[in-house]
Amino acid sequence: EYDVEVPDAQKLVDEQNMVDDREINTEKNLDGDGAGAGGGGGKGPGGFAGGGISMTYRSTLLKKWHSAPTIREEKGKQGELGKPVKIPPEMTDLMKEKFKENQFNLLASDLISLNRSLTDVRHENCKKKHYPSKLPTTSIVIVFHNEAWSTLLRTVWSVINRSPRTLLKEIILVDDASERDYLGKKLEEYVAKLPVHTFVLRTEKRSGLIRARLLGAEHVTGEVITFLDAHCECTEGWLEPLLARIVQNRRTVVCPIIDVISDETFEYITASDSTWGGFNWKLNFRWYRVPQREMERRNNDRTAPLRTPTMAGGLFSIDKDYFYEIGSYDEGMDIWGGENLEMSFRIWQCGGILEIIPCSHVGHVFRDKSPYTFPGGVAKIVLHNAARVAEVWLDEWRDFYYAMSSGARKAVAGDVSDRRALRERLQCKSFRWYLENIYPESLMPLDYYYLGEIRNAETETCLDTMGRKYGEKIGVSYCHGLGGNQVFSYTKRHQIMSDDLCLDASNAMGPVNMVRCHNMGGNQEWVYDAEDKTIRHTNTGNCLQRPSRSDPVTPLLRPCDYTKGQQWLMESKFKW
Ligand code: LR7
Ligand code: MN
Repeated sequence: EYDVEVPDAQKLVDEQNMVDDREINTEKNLDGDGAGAGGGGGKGPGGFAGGGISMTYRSTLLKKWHSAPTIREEKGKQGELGKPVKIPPEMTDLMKEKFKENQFNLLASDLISLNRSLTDVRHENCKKKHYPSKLPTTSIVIVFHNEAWSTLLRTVWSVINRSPRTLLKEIILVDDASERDYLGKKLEEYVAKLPVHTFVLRTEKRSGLIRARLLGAEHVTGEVITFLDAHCECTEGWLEPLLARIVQNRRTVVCPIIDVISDETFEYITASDSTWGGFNWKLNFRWYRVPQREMERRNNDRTAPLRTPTMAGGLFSIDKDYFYEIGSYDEGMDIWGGENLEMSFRIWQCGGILEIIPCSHVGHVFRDKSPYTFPGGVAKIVLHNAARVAEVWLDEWRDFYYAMSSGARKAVAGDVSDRRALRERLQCKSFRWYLENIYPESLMPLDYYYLGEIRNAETETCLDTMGRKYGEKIGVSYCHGLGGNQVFSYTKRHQIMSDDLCLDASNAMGPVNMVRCHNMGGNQEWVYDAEDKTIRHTNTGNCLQRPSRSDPVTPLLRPCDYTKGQQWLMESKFKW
């Protein structure tokens, strides 16, 4: 059974990131009171309600800002200035009950004004920037399925309140076959009275966010399309820097920094500005720390646009004509997932640029689980979408994706000939080009000698991550030939890696642990000798050896003696 779940390890990555970010952010934080660098940040990985798929989430740095509020504070209301809502103890039961409806604290959201004030979270230097007086107009497209009233309308009001009216062409709400009464006529009547032209489109049947966005885009009359999720809050000055960047180069697709609105308290928490988008072997979108080289390319200016390998997917602006030129979306994708990576690869490989604009901040309610149904099953849908990404854009690196599970291998991508034709027509570059030029830090290694299982010649057991976490020992187990925990890549950088984990030893006699790959050699450098079949640890000079009989699941690191127990075979194929 394929399980698309992300290991808890991600949480550690993010905690790791947070520690680093905290250091960096102290300098930025001086304009606040320096307090609040605590706590867990983004939502940890959880499962979808019915399926064990994890939601994407981001690491954050908690900060308290004391800059001026944007829009007037409503005294006596909860959550003003982005503060957390406090639910009285006697309402806990009701709160828990309502949480299930949307997988966030609906009671808290309902207690907050639709116009709530937020603090101006921008970097000081952002506030001083001047943007061209002539910027393109934009239409905001917000798709939703069974969204809560208060989050949806707070999104809309935050757009209205914090965007220059001259730049806002219209707000297009696309109802993707919601089943809630208040999203029917009541919503239409409400938005008709808004001070900005706003209307509701409806998909006839549940079509998923990708096709719903395509429907919304068809009705855009502005020059730029800006997509938002239905549970966002735009902050002061969010729009101008996005549009200004598109003016400079219409092939630039721009995302704001996505801040966190807590799903529990609706507190507005600014996210790190040193995080960008990546992905793992399972083709899950993930946030990672921006590497030094990109910081340097930006002359260490933290307000400068950040070139990101991928985007989260929900919040971005794109020139309307360019949106169609570059192939809009893959209509063959259903409900949720994959479209963000598909678009990211497509933009980069086909001559565009994808950026995070750090002077633009928009909050988003990050949830642990998806509240809605995935008709046909979560895994089926998500794997279908991901397979389409792999088939069209990844070239040989799609093996990394397929190696991760038989579920992925069995998934039906459907007809992708149109999308391949698009790639051909646009004369897009290869995935190798993308890895080389845009994302050399990728977990999918640019150059590698091997991808597959690693089998001990004596015991006939295979290296196995055992689904363990960061920092834990590598194991061996019966070779099942199904990939997943038994798939490793021996890379040209001399790593032995499984997704984001690398074999790592800091002592000559072991243990051999799985540690987050750092791409810097050191304790993670191994050399496989195809002749004598040893895996030698460069730093210690010792060899990987089969487990002892007393602990038959833990391989050892021992002086090389060239016995059979130190021979490892890198030759198997998965049972595709
Ligand atoms: O069938 C559906 N029809 C819809 O209209 C399913 C969803 N939707 C709507 C939904 O109501 C919401 O407004 O689509 C929007 C996105 O769905 P979410 O909020 O459940 O998704 P998410 O925030 O967990 O997912 C992120 O990844 C998705 C992959 O398909 C989309 O790209 C989302 O837009 C994206 N969200 C963001 O980028 C915000 C930051 C999250 C991160 C990381
Ligand atoms: Mn969302």
